[in-house]
Amino acid sequence: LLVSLPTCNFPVAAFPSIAPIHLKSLVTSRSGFVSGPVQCKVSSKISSSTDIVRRSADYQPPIWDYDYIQSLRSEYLGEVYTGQVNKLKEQVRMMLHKVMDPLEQLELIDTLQRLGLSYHFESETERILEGLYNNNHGGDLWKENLYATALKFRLFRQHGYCVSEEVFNSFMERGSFKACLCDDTKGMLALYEASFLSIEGENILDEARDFSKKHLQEFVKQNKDQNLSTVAVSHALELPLHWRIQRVEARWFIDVYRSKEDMNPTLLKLAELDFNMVQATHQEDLKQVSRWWRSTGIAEKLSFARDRLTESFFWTVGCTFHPHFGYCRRISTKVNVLITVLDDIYDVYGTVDELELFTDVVERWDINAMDGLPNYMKMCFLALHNSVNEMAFDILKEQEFHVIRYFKKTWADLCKAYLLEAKWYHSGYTPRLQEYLENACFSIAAPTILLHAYFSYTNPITKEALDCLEEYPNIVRLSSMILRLADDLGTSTDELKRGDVPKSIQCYMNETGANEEDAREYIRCLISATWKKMNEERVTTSPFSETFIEIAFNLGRMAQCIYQYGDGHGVGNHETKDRLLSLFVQPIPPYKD
Ligand code: LA6
Ligand code: MN
Ligand code: MN
Ligand code: MN
Ligand code: MN
Repeated sequence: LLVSLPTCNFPVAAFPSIAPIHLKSLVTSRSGFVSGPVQCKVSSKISSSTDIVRRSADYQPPIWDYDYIQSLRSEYLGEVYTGQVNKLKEQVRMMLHKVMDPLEQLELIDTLQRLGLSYHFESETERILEGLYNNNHGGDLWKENLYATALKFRLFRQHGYCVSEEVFNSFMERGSFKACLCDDTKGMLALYEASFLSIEGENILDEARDFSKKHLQEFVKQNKDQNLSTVAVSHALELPLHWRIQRVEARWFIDVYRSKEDMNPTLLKLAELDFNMVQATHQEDLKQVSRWWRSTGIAEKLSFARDRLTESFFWTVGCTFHPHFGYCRRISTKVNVLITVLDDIYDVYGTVDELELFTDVVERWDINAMDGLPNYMKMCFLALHNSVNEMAFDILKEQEFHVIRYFKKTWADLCKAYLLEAKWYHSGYTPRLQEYLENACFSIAAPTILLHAYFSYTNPITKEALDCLEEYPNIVRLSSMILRLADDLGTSTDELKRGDVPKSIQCYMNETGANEEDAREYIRCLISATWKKMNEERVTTSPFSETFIEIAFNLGRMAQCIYQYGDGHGVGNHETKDRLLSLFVQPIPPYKD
């Protein structure tokens, strides 16, 4: 058993362990199959589509159309700002060299991270942390300071330093945190954030999370006025820092930072300028990939499907925002937007007979096999085939590495997982949670997304990493698990209304008799447990670069961001709209001193 999840302290049945996933056996096995009412009547001749009754999901058109995206302009694209930014960067570098007090060093590193600036100062950050680490972790001087200890602990763990949960022992008595600590809100908040860096079996950190969460919730209840610290505490309680993506967090934190008493104008100016310049490069990526999307004509021809170019792009920015990863973002956007359409074909529009044919054509990856497909599927397959082959061609050209085999396999695995769900749905079958998840971690497409991400920025590609990727390593499975569970929390209510396979919440309710609220709580527990395993992957040796591991982490974070307020990918709710506006459209008005 490669991935087994614990019981999450939740008073319901233990979570079944996740067995190694063998798609082939899943798809061919008929066990558990009930032949029930098939909702879409299929005519025997697939090509005459007129007498097929098709469902519709009534998806809304995209929030922003092509012309709007093409009209985006930013003044921050030019050279004018490069000089300014370099000067500010130099000043911050000086600050990093000058600051000597260990706590001030850590606070500066933390502020830079939250402002979205840490990528400019990696070597300085590493130098400071290494110095502190080698110097007795900054000494014993913080035995009494919970805030400093927790901040140090979190930053060390984030950067891969080995630090034991026992640093918190001096704040505990008889196995619990000392009651007198609960008035120290700053310390509580730092302890809470630190607790999310835990791995399985760290009881002190579990205790830390329960303790700090309880007192922070109490704090918010008692301080109804929206001052800076209640806003910060509520924000953290909604989602901890470790689960948030940098870009969205930076946009939020820059506003918070501006009103802080101890705000440093140099940091603020750099953060604003850098944000706006990065936004300008993102606009160019988005415009470019939107021209490609328009040229495929898919949104027009397959009008039953979600047309989610900008949201698909948002996912990629969550995974890698760095300006120089434009190619990776454009490739990943293509992948995401195609996945979204494919998913609708399988979930809503296609008949089972058509889906069988389509799956077969994808598996063969053969344009000669397309003849039997209905036209809408021909469009979709050829667009997929062309786009994927073009990505493979880029890699062949640049690295003399032939990767179509890997691409083809991941798309075939995805379609097989979709097909199995379609069959479950049409036969009215409700799997057990374990059985559902074994397949659903493929049907959420994270393995496909991560494989393309790997190829789109890795140079040189290594045989070792490829072999590992083919076996769906833990890092990929865990990231998929978070994506799937978060998606189910955000989308399953609508999905069930429109008719879809029971999702994790419903499978769990069916299996245990739990009510929906308890089932949702259980799924949230599973997400927490999966994060602990993710944290372990960061320190396990693997053939993957830190960048790849970070992308896998970010995919999980992105899922929690997109589905934080419901279906932020499919529905286009106002939260997603606001986020897209603030990330891709509106620059931050510059600070004037
Ligand atoms: C979510 O839709 C969706 F579109 C995905 C394909 C998931 C991840 C997508 C990215 C990163 P839905 P389902 C673009 O909730 O049918 O319909 O698997 O997915 O639950
Ligand atoms: Mn580091
Ligand atoms: Mn779907
Ligand atoms: Mn689906
Ligand atoms: Mn869903």
